Amino acid sequence: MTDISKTYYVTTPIYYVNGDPHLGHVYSTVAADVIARYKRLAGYNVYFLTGTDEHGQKVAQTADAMGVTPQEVTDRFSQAFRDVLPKFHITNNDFIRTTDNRHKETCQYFWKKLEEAGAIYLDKYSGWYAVRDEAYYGEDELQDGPDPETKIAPSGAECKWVEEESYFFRLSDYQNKLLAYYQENPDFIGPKSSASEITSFVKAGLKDLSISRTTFNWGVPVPNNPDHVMYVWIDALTNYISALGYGSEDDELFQKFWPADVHIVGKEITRFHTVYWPAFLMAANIALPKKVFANGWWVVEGEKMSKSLGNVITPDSLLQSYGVDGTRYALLREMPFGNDGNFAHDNAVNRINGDLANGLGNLAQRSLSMIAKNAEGQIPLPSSFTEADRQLLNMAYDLPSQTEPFINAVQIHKYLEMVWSVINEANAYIDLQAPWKLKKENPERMQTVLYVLAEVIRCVAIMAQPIIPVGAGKILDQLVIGHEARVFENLDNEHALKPGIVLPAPQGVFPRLELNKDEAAA
Ligand code: ME8
Repeated sequence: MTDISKTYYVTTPIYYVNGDPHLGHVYSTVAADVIARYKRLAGYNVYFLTGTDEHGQKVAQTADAMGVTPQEVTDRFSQAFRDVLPKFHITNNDFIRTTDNRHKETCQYFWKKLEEAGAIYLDKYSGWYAVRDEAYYGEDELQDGPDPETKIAPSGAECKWVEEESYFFRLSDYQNKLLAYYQENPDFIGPKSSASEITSFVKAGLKDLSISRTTFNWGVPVPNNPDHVMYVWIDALTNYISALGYGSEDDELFQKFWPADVHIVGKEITRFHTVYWPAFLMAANIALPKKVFANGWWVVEGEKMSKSLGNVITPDSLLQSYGVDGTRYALLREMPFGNDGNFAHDNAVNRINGDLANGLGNLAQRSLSMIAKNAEGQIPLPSSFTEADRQLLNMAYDLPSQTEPFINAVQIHKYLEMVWSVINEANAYIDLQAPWKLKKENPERMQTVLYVLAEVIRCVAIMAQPIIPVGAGKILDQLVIGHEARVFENLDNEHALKPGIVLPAPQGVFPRLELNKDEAAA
Protein backbone atom coordinates (compact mmCIF):
# COMPACT_ATOMS: atom_id res chain seq x y z
CA MET A 1 0.00 0.00 0.00
CA THR A 2 1.13 3.53 -0.68
CA ASP A 3 2.26 5.21 2.50
CA ILE A 4 1.41 8.89 1.97
CA SER A 5 4.22 9.99 4.24
CA LYS A 6 6.76 8.28 1.96
CA THR A 7 7.11 10.74 -0.90
CA TYR A 8 9.41 10.71 -3.89
CA TYR A 9 10.00 13.44 -6.46
CA VAL A 10 11.83 12.70 -9.72
CA THR A 11 12.35 15.02 -12.69
CA THR A 12 13.72 14.98 -16.23
CA PRO A 13 15.46 17.95 -17.85
CA ILE A 14 12.92 20.20 -19.51
CA TYR A 15 13.66 20.02 -23.22
CA TYR A 16 14.37 22.94 -25.54
CA VAL A 17 11.66 23.55 -28.08
CA ASN A 18 14.00 24.31 -30.96
CA GLY A 19 13.58 20.96 -32.65
CA ASP A 20 11.79 17.64 -32.57
CA PRO A 21 12.37 15.05 -29.85
CA HIS A 22 14.77 12.17 -30.55
CA LEU A 23 16.29 9.09 -28.96
CA GLY A 24 18.31 11.13 -26.42
CA HIS A 25 15.20 12.80 -25.02
CA VAL A 26 13.33 9.49 -24.92
CA TYR A 27 16.27 8.03 -23.00
CA SER A 28 16.29 10.52 -20.10
CA THR A 29 12.51 10.46 -19.90
CA VAL A 30 12.29 6.65 -19.88
CA ALA A 31 14.99 6.47 -17.21
CA ALA A 32 13.06 8.85 -14.96
CA ASP A 33 9.86 6.93 -15.69
CA VAL A 34 11.44 3.64 -14.61
CA ILE A 35 12.45 5.25 -11.32
CA ALA A 36 8.99 6.80 -10.83
CA ARG A 37 7.22 3.52 -11.57
CA TYR A 38 9.62 1.58 -9.36
CA LYS A 39 9.07 3.87 -6.39
CA ARG A 40 5.29 3.78 -6.81
CA LEU A 41 5.35 -0.02 -6.75
CA ALA A 42 7.62 0.17 -3.69
CA GLY A 43 4.85 2.08 -1.90
CA TYR A 44 5.94 5.68 -2.35
CA ASN A 45 3.71 8.60 -3.16
CA VAL A 46 5.53 9.72 -6.31
CA TYR A 47 5.58 12.96 -8.24
CA PHE A 48 7.20 12.73 -11.65
CA LEU A 49 7.75 15.89 -13.66
CA THR A 50 8.84 16.54 -17.22
CA GLY A 51 8.25 19.45 -19.58
CA THR A 52 9.69 21.95 -22.02
CA ASP A 53 12.15 24.84 -21.77
CA GLU A 54 10.73 27.50 -24.02
CA HIS A 55 12.49 30.83 -23.52
CA GLY A 56 15.87 32.22 -24.48
CA GLN A 57 17.80 33.27 -27.50
CA LYS A 58 18.09 29.80 -28.99
CA VAL A 59 14.32 29.38 -29.25
CA ALA A 60 13.90 32.99 -30.44
CA GLN A 61 16.46 32.35 -33.20
CA THR A 62 14.73 29.12 -34.22
CA ALA A 63 11.46 31.02 -34.54
CA ASP A 64 13.18 33.67 -36.67
CA ALA A 65 14.70 31.05 -38.91
CA MET A 66 11.30 29.41 -39.36
CA GLY A 67 9.60 32.75 -39.96
CA VAL A 68 7.13 32.27 -37.12
CA THR A 69 6.67 33.84 -33.70
CA PRO A 70 8.42 32.33 -30.66
CA GLN A 71 5.03 31.43 -29.26
CA GLU A 72 4.16 29.46 -32.39
CA VAL A 73 7.44 27.62 -32.30
CA THR A 74 7.09 26.77 -28.63
CA ASP A 75 3.49 25.59 -29.01
CA ARG A 76 4.43 23.32 -31.87
CA PHE A 77 7.52 21.69 -30.41
CA SER A 78 6.22 21.54 -26.87
CA GLN A 79 3.28 19.54 -28.23
CA ALA A 80 5.72 17.28 -30.09
CA PHE A 81 7.48 16.50 -26.79
CA ARG A 82 4.17 15.99 -25.02
CA ASP A 83 2.97 13.59 -27.74
CA VAL A 84 5.95 11.31 -27.20
CA LEU A 85 5.00 10.57 -23.59
CA PRO A 86 1.96 8.29 -24.00
CA LYS A 87 3.67 6.47 -26.86
CA PHE A 88 6.31 5.19 -24.45
CA HIS A 89 3.85 4.78 -21.56
CA ILE A 90 5.49 7.55 -19.56
CA THR A 91 3.68 8.13 -16.26
CA ASN A 92 4.52 11.78 -15.58
CA ASN A 93 2.23 13.53 -13.10
CA ASP A 94 2.65 16.92 -14.71
CA PHE A 95 4.10 18.60 -17.78
CA ILE A 96 5.53 22.04 -17.14
CA ARG A 97 6.01 24.62 -19.87
CA THR A 98 8.15 27.60 -18.98
CA THR A 99 5.68 29.77 -20.89
CA ASP A 100 2.92 28.74 -18.42
CA ASN A 101 1.74 31.63 -16.30
CA ARG A 102 2.19 29.59 -13.15
CA HIS A 103 5.85 29.18 -14.05
CA LYS A 104 6.46 32.84 -14.86
CA GLU A 105 4.88 33.88 -11.58
CA THR A 106 7.09 31.53 -9.58
CA CYS A 107 10.18 32.78 -11.45
CA GLN A 108 9.40 36.35 -10.51
CA TYR A 109 8.69 35.39 -6.92
CA PHE A 110 11.95 33.44 -6.76
CA TRP A 111 13.85 36.40 -8.27
CA LYS A 112 12.45 38.70 -5.60
CA LYS A 113 13.52 36.23 -2.89
CA LEU A 114 17.05 36.32 -4.28
CA GLU A 115 16.93 40.10 -4.40
CA GLU A 116 15.67 40.34 -0.82
CA ALA A 117 18.53 38.11 0.24
CA GLY A 118 20.96 40.59 -1.32
CA ALA A 119 22.14 37.98 -3.84
CA ILE A 120 21.46 40.08 -6.97
CA TYR A 121 23.01 43.32 -8.20
CA LEU A 122 22.92 45.34 -11.43
CA ASP A 123 26.13 45.84 -13.42
CA LYS A 124 27.49 45.44 -16.90
CA TYR A 125 28.38 42.12 -18.48
CA SER A 126 31.03 41.66 -21.08
CA GLY A 127 32.12 38.21 -22.09
CA TRP A 128 31.59 35.20 -24.32
CA TYR A 129 28.19 33.62 -24.81
CA ALA A 130 27.16 30.47 -26.71
CA VAL A 131 23.56 30.57 -27.86
CA ARG A 132 23.57 26.85 -28.66
CA ASP A 133 24.44 26.02 -25.04
CA GLU A 134 22.73 29.12 -23.63
CA ALA A 135 25.89 29.43 -21.54
CA TYR A 136 28.54 31.98 -20.59
CA TYR A 137 32.12 30.80 -20.89
CA GLY A 138 35.37 32.10 -19.44
CA GLU A 139 38.12 33.09 -21.87
CA ASP A 140 40.33 30.30 -20.50
CA GLU A 141 37.76 27.65 -21.50
CA LEU A 142 37.68 28.67 -25.16
CA GLN A 143 39.58 28.05 -28.35
CA ASP A 144 39.98 30.45 -31.26
CA GLY A 145 37.19 30.34 -33.82
CA PRO A 146 37.15 30.81 -37.59
CA ASP A 147 37.22 34.61 -37.19
CA PRO A 148 38.22 37.06 -34.44
CA GLU A 149 34.56 37.56 -33.41
CA THR A 150 34.03 33.88 -32.70
CA LYS A 151 35.42 31.45 -30.12
CA ILE A 152 34.67 27.77 -29.69
CA ALA A 153 33.40 26.32 -26.40
CA PRO A 154 34.51 22.90 -25.09
CA SER A 155 31.13 21.57 -26.29
CA GLY A 156 31.92 22.72 -29.84
CA ALA A 157 29.38 25.56 -29.67
CA GLU A 158 30.21 28.94 -31.20
CA CYS A 159 30.61 31.81 -28.73
CA LYS A 160 30.17 35.51 -29.50
CA TRP A 161 31.28 38.46 -27.42
CA VAL A 162 28.39 40.21 -25.67
CA GLU A 163 28.34 43.47 -23.75
CA GLU A 164 25.21 44.59 -22.04
CA GLU A 165 23.74 45.78 -18.78
CA SER A 166 22.93 42.76 -16.69
CA TYR A 167 21.82 41.62 -13.30
CA PHE A 168 24.31 39.39 -11.55
CA PHE A 169 23.91 36.64 -9.02
CA ARG A 170 26.61 36.57 -6.34
CA LEU A 171 27.78 33.09 -7.25
CA SER A 172 31.29 33.83 -5.94
CA ASP A 173 29.84 33.89 -2.40
CA TYR A 174 28.87 30.25 -2.74
CA GLN A 175 32.14 28.56 -3.61
CA ASN A 176 32.92 27.36 -0.09
CA LYS A 177 29.31 26.61 0.76
CA LEU A 178 28.98 24.43 -2.33
CA LEU A 179 32.24 22.61 -1.66
CA ALA A 180 31.14 21.97 1.92
CA TYR A 181 27.79 20.71 0.68
CA TYR A 182 29.41 18.28 -1.79
CA GLN A 183 31.66 17.01 0.96
CA GLU A 184 28.86 16.51 3.46
CA ASN A 185 26.63 14.92 0.83
CA PRO A 186 28.92 12.65 -1.17
CA ASP A 187 25.97 11.19 -3.06
CA PHE A 188 24.61 14.55 -4.17
CA ILE A 189 26.22 14.35 -7.61
CA GLY A 190 26.32 11.14 -9.61
CA PRO A 191 28.02 9.43 -11.27
CA LYS A 192 31.35 9.81 -9.46
CA SER A 193 33.08 11.12 -12.59
CA SER A 194 30.66 14.06 -12.73
CA ALA A 195 31.16 14.71 -9.02
CA SER A 196 34.91 15.08 -9.40
CA GLU A 197 34.58 17.23 -12.51
CA ILE A 198 32.20 19.60 -10.75
CA THR A 199 34.27 19.73 -7.58
CA SER A 200 37.35 20.74 -9.57
CA PHE A 201 35.35 23.34 -11.46
CA VAL A 202 34.12 24.94 -8.24
CA LYS A 203 37.54 24.71 -6.58
CA ALA A 204 39.00 26.66 -9.50
CA GLY A 205 36.88 29.62 -8.38
CA LEU A 206 33.41 30.94 -9.20
CA LYS A 207 32.65 34.28 -10.78
CA ASP A 208 29.35 36.06 -10.29
CA LEU A 209 26.82 34.92 -12.85
CA SER A 210 25.01 37.15 -15.32
CA ILE A 211 21.31 36.33 -14.91
CA SER A 212 19.50 38.73 -17.22
CA ARG A 213 19.62 39.81 -20.86
CA THR A 214 18.54 43.00 -22.59
CA THR A 215 19.20 42.29 -26.28
CA PHE A 216 16.03 40.26 -26.88
CA ASN A 217 12.76 39.90 -25.03
CA TRP A 218 11.74 36.23 -25.29
CA GLY A 219 11.92 35.45 -21.61
CA VAL A 220 10.41 36.08 -18.19
CA PRO A 221 10.53 39.83 -17.46
CA VAL A 222 12.69 40.81 -14.49
CA PRO A 223 10.41 42.25 -11.79
CA ASN A 224 10.44 46.05 -11.81
CA ASN A 225 12.77 46.34 -14.78
CA PRO A 226 11.03 45.42 -18.03
CA ASP A 227 14.17 46.13 -20.10
CA HIS A 228 15.55 42.84 -18.82
CA VAL A 229 14.44 39.25 -19.28
CA MET A 230 15.79 36.54 -17.03
CA TYR A 231 18.68 34.42 -18.25
CA VAL A 232 17.10 31.25 -19.57
CA TRP A 233 18.82 28.98 -17.06
CA ILE A 234 17.50 30.71 -13.94
CA ASP A 235 14.09 30.53 -15.59
CA ALA A 236 14.53 26.86 -16.62
CA LEU A 237 15.86 25.54 -13.31
CA THR A 238 12.95 27.12 -11.47
CA ASN A 239 10.61 24.69 -13.27
CA TYR A 240 11.34 22.09 -10.62
CA ILE A 241 9.61 24.21 -7.99
CA SER A 242 7.14 26.20 -10.11
CA ALA A 243 5.44 22.93 -11.05
CA LEU A 244 4.94 22.30 -7.33
CA GLY A 245 3.35 25.71 -6.81
CA TYR A 246 6.27 27.29 -4.94
CA GLY A 247 5.44 30.90 -4.12
CA SER A 248 1.79 30.52 -5.16
CA GLU A 249 -1.33 30.42 -3.03
CA ASP A 250 -1.49 26.68 -3.37
CA ASP A 251 1.92 25.30 -2.52
CA GLU A 252 0.71 22.00 -1.11
CA LEU A 253 2.72 19.99 -3.64
CA PHE A 254 5.83 21.98 -2.82
CA GLN A 255 5.35 21.32 0.89
CA LYS A 256 4.84 17.66 0.20
CA PHE A 257 7.42 16.82 -2.46
CA TRP A 258 10.29 19.30 -2.20
CA PRO A 259 13.24 18.72 -1.99
CA ALA A 260 13.44 16.55 -5.09
CA ASP A 261 14.83 13.08 -4.55
CA VAL A 262 16.55 13.06 -7.90
CA HIS A 263 16.98 15.30 -10.92
CA ILE A 264 17.92 13.20 -13.96
CA VAL A 265 19.94 15.37 -16.34
CA GLY A 266 22.27 14.91 -19.29
CA LYS A 267 25.94 15.14 -18.43
CA GLU A 268 26.40 18.40 -20.38
CA ILE A 269 24.04 20.26 -18.04
CA THR A 270 25.38 18.96 -14.73
CA ARG A 271 27.12 22.26 -14.02
CA PHE A 272 23.85 24.16 -14.13
CA HIS A 273 22.19 21.67 -11.78
CA THR A 274 24.97 21.16 -9.27
CA VAL A 275 26.52 24.64 -9.11
CA TYR A 276 24.02 27.33 -10.14
CA TRP A 277 20.82 25.63 -8.95
CA PRO A 278 22.01 24.76 -5.43
CA ALA A 279 23.54 28.23 -5.08
CA PHE A 280 20.25 29.90 -6.06
CA LEU A 281 18.39 27.66 -3.62
CA MET A 282 20.83 28.37 -0.80
CA ALA A 283 20.39 32.10 -1.40
CA ALA A 284 16.60 31.80 -1.33
CA ASN A 285 16.82 29.59 1.75
CA ILE A 286 15.17 26.62 0.07
CA ALA A 287 16.26 23.02 0.67
CA LEU A 288 18.55 21.49 -1.95
CA PRO A 289 17.65 18.49 -4.12
CA LYS A 290 18.95 15.25 -2.67
CA LYS A 291 20.61 14.07 -5.84
CA VAL A 292 21.49 15.14 -9.34
CA PHE A 293 22.39 12.24 -11.59
CA ALA A 294 23.87 12.74 -15.04
CA ASN A 295 23.08 10.30 -17.80
CA GLY A 296 25.70 9.76 -20.47
CA TRP A 297 25.34 10.42 -24.16
CA TRP A 298 24.32 8.12 -26.94
CA VAL A 299 25.93 8.12 -30.32
CA VAL A 300 24.26 6.14 -33.07
CA GLU A 301 26.17 3.44 -34.97
CA GLY A 302 29.35 5.22 -33.83
CA GLU A 303 28.36 8.72 -34.98
CA LYS A 304 27.02 11.73 -33.12
CA MET A 305 23.34 12.18 -34.01
CA SER A 306 22.88 15.21 -36.21
CA LYS A 307 20.45 16.53 -38.74
CA SER A 308 23.23 17.04 -41.27
CA LEU A 309 24.29 13.39 -41.04
CA GLY A 310 20.63 12.37 -41.29
CA ASN A 311 21.09 9.79 -38.53
CA VAL A 312 18.74 11.22 -35.93
CA ILE A 313 16.63 8.42 -34.46
CA THR A 314 13.10 9.65 -33.92
CA PRO A 315 10.74 8.36 -31.24
CA ASP A 316 8.47 6.93 -33.93
CA SER A 317 11.24 4.97 -35.60
CA LEU A 318 12.20 3.52 -32.19
CA LEU A 319 8.62 2.42 -31.69
CA GLN A 320 8.38 0.94 -35.13
CA SER A 321 11.62 -0.98 -34.83
CA TYR A 322 11.45 -2.14 -31.23
CA GLY A 323 8.01 -1.37 -29.75
CA VAL A 324 7.45 0.26 -26.37
CA ASP A 325 8.98 -2.45 -24.21
CA GLY A 326 11.81 -3.20 -26.63
CA THR A 327 12.86 0.46 -26.77
CA ARG A 328 12.67 0.93 -23.02
CA TYR A 329 14.60 -2.27 -22.38
CA ALA A 330 17.28 -1.74 -25.01
CA LEU A 331 17.94 1.87 -23.97
CA LEU A 332 18.39 0.96 -20.34
CA ARG A 333 20.19 -2.35 -20.76
CA GLU A 334 22.67 -1.43 -23.47
CA MET A 335 24.83 0.91 -21.40
CA PRO A 336 25.50 1.37 -17.69
CA PHE A 337 23.48 4.39 -16.59
CA GLY A 338 25.85 7.35 -16.39
CA ASN A 339 28.20 6.09 -19.12
CA ASP A 340 28.27 7.10 -22.77
CA GLY A 341 27.32 4.48 -25.31
CA ASN A 342 26.75 3.54 -28.89
CA PHE A 343 23.24 2.71 -29.99
CA ALA A 344 23.57 0.03 -32.66
CA HIS A 345 20.50 -1.53 -34.24
CA ASP A 346 21.92 -5.07 -34.28
CA ASN A 347 22.82 -4.93 -30.61
CA ALA A 348 19.38 -3.65 -29.69
CA VAL A 349 17.68 -6.45 -31.64
CA ASN A 350 19.96 -9.09 -30.14
CA ARG A 351 19.30 -7.77 -26.64
CA ILE A 352 15.55 -7.70 -27.14
CA ASN A 353 15.50 -11.17 -28.67
CA GLY A 354 17.86 -12.59 -26.06
CA ASP A 355 16.38 -11.10 -22.92
CA LEU A 356 12.74 -10.41 -23.77
CA ALA A 357 11.75 -13.00 -26.39
CA ASN A 358 14.06 -15.84 -25.24
CA GLY A 359 14.52 -14.81 -21.61
CA LEU A 360 11.29 -13.70 -20.01
CA GLY A 361 9.00 -14.47 -22.96
CA ASN A 362 10.17 -18.04 -23.25
CA LEU A 363 10.04 -18.61 -19.52
CA ALA A 364 6.42 -17.47 -19.39
CA GLN A 365 5.39 -19.21 -22.60
CA ARG A 366 6.98 -22.56 -21.72
CA SER A 367 5.68 -22.58 -18.18
CA LEU A 368 2.17 -21.39 -18.91
CA SER A 369 1.78 -23.80 -21.86
CA MET A 370 2.77 -26.71 -19.64
CA ILE A 371 0.26 -25.55 -17.04
CA ALA A 372 -2.41 -25.31 -19.74
CA LYS A 373 -1.63 -28.82 -21.00
CA ASN A 374 -0.69 -30.70 -17.88
CA ALA A 375 -2.34 -28.91 -14.99
CA GLU A 376 -5.82 -28.38 -16.44
CA GLY A 377 -5.08 -24.74 -17.04
CA GLN A 378 -5.11 -23.99 -13.32
CA ILE A 379 -2.49 -22.84 -10.87
CA PRO A 380 -1.12 -26.24 -9.79
CA LEU A 381 -1.19 -27.54 -6.26
CA PRO A 382 2.37 -27.81 -4.94
CA SER A 383 3.50 -30.49 -2.50
CA SER A 384 6.63 -30.01 -0.40
CA PHE A 385 9.36 -27.75 -1.80
CA THR A 386 12.90 -28.96 -2.41
CA GLU A 387 15.98 -26.91 -1.64
CA ALA A 388 16.18 -25.88 -5.31
CA ASP A 389 12.54 -24.71 -5.27
CA ARG A 390 13.08 -22.67 -2.14
CA GLN A 391 16.26 -21.15 -3.43
CA LEU A 392 14.61 -19.94 -6.61
CA LEU A 393 11.54 -18.63 -4.79
CA ASN A 394 13.69 -16.78 -2.28
CA MET A 395 15.75 -15.20 -5.01
CA ALA A 396 12.51 -13.88 -6.48
CA TYR A 397 11.14 -12.72 -3.11
CA ASP A 398 14.40 -10.91 -2.37
CA LEU A 399 14.23 -8.80 -5.53
CA PRO A 400 12.62 -5.68 -3.98
CA SER A 401 15.19 -5.40 -1.20
CA GLN A 402 18.05 -6.32 -3.53
CA THR A 403 17.14 -3.83 -6.25
CA GLU A 404 16.05 -0.78 -4.27
CA PRO A 405 19.62 0.31 -3.42
CA PHE A 406 20.37 0.28 -7.15
CA ILE A 407 17.41 2.52 -7.88
CA ASN A 408 18.42 4.84 -5.05
CA ALA A 409 21.89 5.08 -6.57
CA VAL A 410 20.38 5.47 -10.08
CA GLN A 411 22.15 2.32 -11.20
CA ILE A 412 19.20 1.37 -13.35
CA HIS A 413 21.13 -1.18 -15.41
CA LYS A 414 22.03 -3.09 -12.23
CA TYR A 415 18.37 -3.35 -11.30
CA LEU A 416 17.64 -4.80 -14.75
CA GLU A 417 20.54 -7.21 -14.47
CA MET A 418 19.33 -8.44 -11.12
CA VAL A 419 15.76 -9.08 -12.30
CA TRP A 420 17.08 -10.88 -15.36
CA SER A 421 19.46 -12.97 -13.29
CA VAL A 422 16.38 -14.49 -11.62
CA ILE A 423 14.74 -14.99 -15.03
CA ASN A 424 17.88 -16.80 -16.21
CA GLU A 425 17.90 -18.92 -13.05
CA ALA A 426 14.27 -19.84 -13.66
CA ASN A 427 15.03 -20.89 -17.24
CA ALA A 428 17.93 -22.99 -15.96
CA TYR A 429 15.59 -24.48 -13.33
CA ILE A 430 13.13 -25.61 -16.01
CA ASP A 431 15.90 -27.34 -17.92
CA LEU A 432 17.22 -28.99 -14.77
CA GLN A 433 13.86 -30.06 -13.35
CA ALA A 434 12.58 -31.11 -16.80
CA PRO A 435 8.88 -31.07 -15.86
CA TRP A 436 8.00 -32.66 -19.21
CA LYS A 437 9.77 -35.82 -17.99
CA LEU A 438 8.12 -35.68 -14.60
CA LYS A 439 4.72 -35.90 -16.22
CA LYS A 440 4.99 -39.70 -16.33
CA GLU A 441 7.68 -40.28 -13.69
CA ASN A 442 6.36 -38.14 -10.87
CA PRO A 443 3.23 -36.09 -11.66
CA GLU A 444 3.04 -34.71 -8.14
CA ARG A 445 6.55 -33.32 -8.42
CA MET A 446 5.65 -31.90 -11.85
CA GLN A 447 2.81 -29.94 -10.26
CA THR A 448 5.21 -28.52 -7.69
CA VAL A 449 7.75 -27.50 -10.33
CA LEU A 450 5.04 -25.82 -12.42
CA TYR A 451 3.75 -24.05 -9.34
CA VAL A 452 7.22 -22.74 -8.48
CA LEU A 453 7.61 -21.51 -12.05
CA ALA A 454 4.28 -19.71 -12.07
CA GLU A 455 5.08 -18.09 -8.74
CA VAL A 456 8.52 -16.95 -9.88
CA ILE A 457 7.01 -15.59 -13.09
CA ARG A 458 4.52 -13.63 -10.99
CA CYS A 459 7.39 -12.09 -9.04
CA VAL A 460 9.66 -11.25 -11.95
CA ALA A 461 6.75 -9.82 -13.94
CA ILE A 462 5.82 -7.57 -11.01
CA MET A 463 9.46 -6.48 -10.76
CA ALA A 464 9.77 -5.92 -14.50
CA GLN A 465 6.72 -3.64 -14.79
CA PRO A 466 8.72 -0.39 -14.43
CA ILE A 467 10.94 -1.41 -17.35
CA ILE A 468 8.60 -3.21 -19.72
CA PRO A 469 5.14 -2.20 -18.57
CA VAL A 470 3.24 -3.63 -21.53
CA GLY A 471 4.65 -7.16 -21.63
CA ALA A 472 4.89 -7.47 -17.85
CA GLY A 473 1.24 -6.42 -17.61
CA LYS A 474 0.22 -9.07 -20.16
CA ILE A 475 2.04 -11.78 -18.23
CA LEU A 476 0.33 -10.73 -15.01
CA ASP A 477 -3.02 -10.77 -16.84
CA GLN A 478 -2.32 -14.35 -17.84
CA LEU A 479 -1.73 -15.20 -14.18
CA VAL A 480 -5.00 -13.45 -13.27
CA ILE A 481 -3.29 -11.07 -10.86
CA GLY A 482 -5.48 -8.08 -10.00
CA HIS A 483 -4.00 -4.65 -10.73
CA GLU A 484 -3.82 -3.62 -7.09
CA ALA A 485 -1.89 -6.81 -6.30
CA ARG A 486 0.95 -5.99 -8.71
CA VAL A 487 3.08 -4.30 -6.06
CA PHE A 488 6.44 -5.14 -4.57
CA GLU A 489 5.18 -5.80 -1.07
CA ASN A 490 3.30 -8.79 -2.48
CA LEU A 491 6.51 -10.61 -3.27
CA ASP A 492 6.21 -13.07 -0.43
CA ASN A 493 4.69 -16.34 0.63
CA GLU A 494 1.61 -14.76 1.98
CA HIS A 495 0.64 -13.35 -1.42
CA ALA A 496 1.78 -16.39 -3.37
CA LEU A 497 -0.44 -17.75 -6.14
CA LYS A 498 -3.47 -19.70 -4.96
CA PRO A 499 -3.70 -23.21 -6.41
CA GLY A 500 -6.82 -23.88 -8.42
CA ILE A 501 -7.14 -20.47 -10.02
CA VAL A 502 -8.17 -20.95 -13.64
CA LEU A 503 -5.88 -19.27 -16.16
CA PRO A 504 -6.72 -18.01 -19.64
CA ALA A 505 -5.10 -19.70 -22.65
CA PRO A 506 -1.42 -18.65 -22.72
CA GLN A 507 -0.24 -16.23 -25.37
CA GLY A 508 3.24 -15.18 -26.45
CA VAL A 509 4.13 -11.73 -25.14
CA PHE A 510 7.44 -10.71 -26.73
CA PRO A 511 7.70 -11.34 -30.46
CA ARG A 512 11.14 -12.05 -31.90
CA LEU A 513 12.49 -9.21 -34.02
CA GLU A 514 14.17 -9.71 -37.36
CA LEU A 515 17.71 -8.39 -37.57
CA ASN A 516 16.95 -6.69 -40.86
CA LYS A 517 15.56 -3.28 -39.96
CA ASP A 518 13.16 -3.06 -42.90
CA GLU A 519 11.57 -6.36 -42.04
CA ALA A 520 11.32 -5.38 -38.37
CA ALA A 521 9.65 -2.12 -39.28
CA ALA A 522 7.30 -3.70 -41.82
O1 ME8 B 1 19.61 21.10 -22.19
N1 ME8 B 1 22.13 10.98 -25.40
O2 ME8 B 1 17.55 20.84 -23.14
P1 ME8 B 1 17.84 19.90 -24.40
C1 ME8 B 1 21.60 11.01 -24.17
N2 ME8 B 1 16.63 22.85 -21.81
N3 ME8 B 1 20.79 11.97 -23.72
C2 ME8 B 1 20.51 12.97 -24.55
C3 ME8 B 1 21.05 13.05 -25.87
C4 ME8 B 1 21.89 11.98 -26.28
N4 ME8 B 1 22.44 11.93 -27.48
N5 ME8 B 1 20.57 14.16 -26.45
C5 ME8 B 1 19.78 14.78 -25.53
C6 ME8 B 1 18.44 21.38 -22.28
N6 ME8 B 1 19.74 14.07 -24.39
C7 ME8 B 1 17.83 22.33 -21.30
C8 ME8 B 1 17.61 21.63 -19.98
S1 ME8 B 1 16.74 21.57 -17.44
C9 ME8 B 1 16.30 22.71 -16.28
C10 ME8 B 1 17.01 22.48 -18.91
C11 ME8 B 1 18.97 14.40 -23.18
O3 ME8 B 1 16.62 19.91 -25.23
C12 ME8 B 1 19.87 14.68 -21.99
O4 ME8 B 1 19.17 14.44 -20.80
O5 ME8 B 1 19.13 20.23 -25.02
C13 ME8 B 1 20.09 16.15 -22.11
O6 ME8 B 1 20.44 16.77 -20.89
C14 ME8 B 1 18.74 16.63 -22.54
O7 ME8 B 1 18.26 15.62 -23.43
C15 ME8 B 1 18.98 17.98 -23.23
O8 ME8 B 1 17.85 18.45 -23.74
